[in-house]
Amino acid sequence: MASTQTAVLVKPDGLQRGLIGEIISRFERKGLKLVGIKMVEMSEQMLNKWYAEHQDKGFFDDLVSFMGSRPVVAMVWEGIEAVPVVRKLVGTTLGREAEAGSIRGDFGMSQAFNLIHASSSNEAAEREINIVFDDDELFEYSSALECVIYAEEERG
Ligand code: FUP
Repeated sequence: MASTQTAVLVKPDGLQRGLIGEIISRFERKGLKLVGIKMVEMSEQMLNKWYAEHQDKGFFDDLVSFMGSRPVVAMVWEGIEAVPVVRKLVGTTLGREAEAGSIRGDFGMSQAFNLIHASSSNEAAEREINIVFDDDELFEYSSALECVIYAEEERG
């Protein structure tokens, strides 16, 4: 099975709450591979592209101003079915309803301040990765743990 990539942003509230290490640690423990990471202040232009699907919604302006208010930590994680795996670790949008054990379920109470973004599809992941990362900021390397994280037939 082929590995795929997904984009993650630790949002301004996640940075303020000191959750960067905790979040990275959860993805590492799961067996995902970090292939890109940077701290970035999202410009209005980047956010308009990032949240294009929400541009007609009532919360759009607040969302863009919140996301641009402070730096975020952007990451690209890789693994088999990385998009749904990361979405499950992140939990549903509203923190107070998110499943216990998920990042939003364990650390969040809010909808707008929900700590973290994760791509919702492979197409969204590709688009989002391109908004934040240049090609030379993404890394290809073999992980020493791959042979114990996946069975041989899964690695292909
Ligand atoms: P998610 O895929 O769980 O990150 O959530 P959505 O794509 O549905 O929404 C994107 C972001 O908009 C959420 F992370 C939080 C924000 N939002 C609001 O502030 N109010 C709403 O009613 C819905 C979403």
